[in-house]
Amino acid sequence: MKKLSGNIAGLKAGQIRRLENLYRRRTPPEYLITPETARELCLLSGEIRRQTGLLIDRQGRITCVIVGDNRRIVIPDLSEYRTAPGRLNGLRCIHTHLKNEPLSRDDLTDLALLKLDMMAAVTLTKGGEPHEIHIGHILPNPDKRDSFQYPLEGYKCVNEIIFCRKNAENNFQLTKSTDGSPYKILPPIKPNLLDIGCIELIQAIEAELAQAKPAHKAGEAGERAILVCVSTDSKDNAVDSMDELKELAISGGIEVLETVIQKRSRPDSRFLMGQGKLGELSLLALQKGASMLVFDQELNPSQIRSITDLTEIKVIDRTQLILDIFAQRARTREGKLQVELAQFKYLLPRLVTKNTAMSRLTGGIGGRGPGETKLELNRRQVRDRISRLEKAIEMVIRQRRQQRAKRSKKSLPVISIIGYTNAGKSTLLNTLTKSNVLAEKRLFATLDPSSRRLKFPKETEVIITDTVGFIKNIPKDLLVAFRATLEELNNADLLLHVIDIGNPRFEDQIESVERILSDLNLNKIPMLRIFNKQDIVEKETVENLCRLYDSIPISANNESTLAPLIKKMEHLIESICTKHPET
Ligand SMILES: Nc1nc2c(ncn2[C@@H]2O[C@H](COP(=O)(O)OP(=O)(O)OP(=O)(O)O)[C@@H](O)[C@H]2O)c(=O)[nH]1
Ligand SMILES: [Mg+2]
Repeated sequence: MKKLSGNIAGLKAGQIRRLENLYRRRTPPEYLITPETARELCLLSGEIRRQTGLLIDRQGRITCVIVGDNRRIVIPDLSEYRTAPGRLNGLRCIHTHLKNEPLSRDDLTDLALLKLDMMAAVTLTKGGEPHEIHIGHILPNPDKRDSFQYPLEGYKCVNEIIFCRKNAENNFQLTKSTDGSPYKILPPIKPNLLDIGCIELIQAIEAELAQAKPAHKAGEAGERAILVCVSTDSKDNAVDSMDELKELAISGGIEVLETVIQKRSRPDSRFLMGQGKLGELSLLALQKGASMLVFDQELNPSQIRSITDLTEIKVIDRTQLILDIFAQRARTREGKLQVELAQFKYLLPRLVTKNTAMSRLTGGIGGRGPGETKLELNRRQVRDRISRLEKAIEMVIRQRRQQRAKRSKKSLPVISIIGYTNAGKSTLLNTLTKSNVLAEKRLFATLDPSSRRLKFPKETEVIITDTVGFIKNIPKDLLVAFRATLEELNNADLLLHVIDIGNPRFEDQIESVERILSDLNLNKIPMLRIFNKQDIVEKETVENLCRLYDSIPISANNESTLAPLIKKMEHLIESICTKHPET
């Protein structure tokens, strides 16, 4: 005989036997539960004054009898029933409610997180008999809220009976969630109408879920993501941050299915958001056929683990996404070394001694090193690799210093183009020097620095360099790993700070870039602010902004707009070089 689950302390031997006997009962496919089983469940539950529940599989077998307290039951670990993504878990839960209440929030959270076939609550009459049954199921496609076709005439019929009867009493209401929640809660049914075509209904839900899946093709990285932000400050900031996360995701080749912002007074230390909300999120992922959740916040290792375990879907954060984009972009040996170092540094504290929890994070975004290498998942190997990478990068830094020394002997002044990612830095380098550095509408198109010579009208020659773009909350490990690249900026005589004024967040971007510059101790170098993409902003606005920020407007892709900039650069370089003739 199978064991009872939950709170059985203090029950009489006879009650325990009767509870155990429930395991013998079978449910035919059309029934949610048989009237006899429902009756016995209610009588027992009323007698012991504890909620009592059953988990029933699709063969109609009872796989678990659960005893709770007077307010709830706790469904035991169902990890052995784990199913393929996009499927329900094959178990329905039918449990009693002692106080004539409908499905509770906890019930719906269980439904969502455990991906139960159905969740039902049976209320009791005064005599302890079944009174009404409240049924909830996952709504296969919340966008088509009321179009779900119930498979069986029988069920519709049940529905209509209730509908009509209640109609006559003038208080019917087809329970429809107005809050956009991803569940469908059916109108309560009477205990003599339990043959609702249960298995067919479950199969229909599952079939529709399967259909929802590849509605359109995934991004080039093969991932379909829901972006999530748990915000504790003003909504606007969250929206802006999410817009950028979306651009990052698209740049990383991820298809964005949905963005979810949850406001909280403070983040939950374990799950970042409440478990109920996480349940809905996990359902949304199921309904949309998402393959991953991308969090805007940096998640600590245990949060990643808890959220992954609870939702059973791959979870990454903003940092990991950025690291992944860098991994996709790295071309040179140096770039690859730097990205790999940053990735391993990020991964190390996230590796548990046993590799189980990480295994779900492998493959695709978040588990891919530069080039198609797979990230190793063993702590010791990772540590070895980190120290080897650090040595290799140290070599690179040394070589660079030598090169730099040689270059400064030739005493060509250096102008470095810096700025937020996608601001138009590479485009500017290309137009100024008629070269062909990759410039595209993606975040972090450039990783590896390129240098070109530029001759000013008065024949002064300079070296102009383009480098990796900045972003707000730039991952710490990346900054450390890109030390070599960023050190190069120390050598600059002038920084050109390119700003995309067509971007609604350009003011925040200026702030982020200039904060990073001061973090890198580069704020002593003379800097020129350049407002790029003037062609997509109204002329008057551009003029006002330039006055306000003391900057020069250009269109980096249009050579004819660059004359004032060139003049100013030449002038600045001349004055800098006369001040410091040794450079
Ligand atoms: N409308 C307009 N678009 C521009 C201008 N300058 C650059 N762009 C576009 O902006 C996008 C980004 O340009 P990039 O030069 O790659 O930007 P970047 O700053 O080097 O970006 P990362 O290397 O990704 O950090 C490209 O699609 C360019 O075509 C401009 O003056 N006007
Ligand atoms: Mg670039």
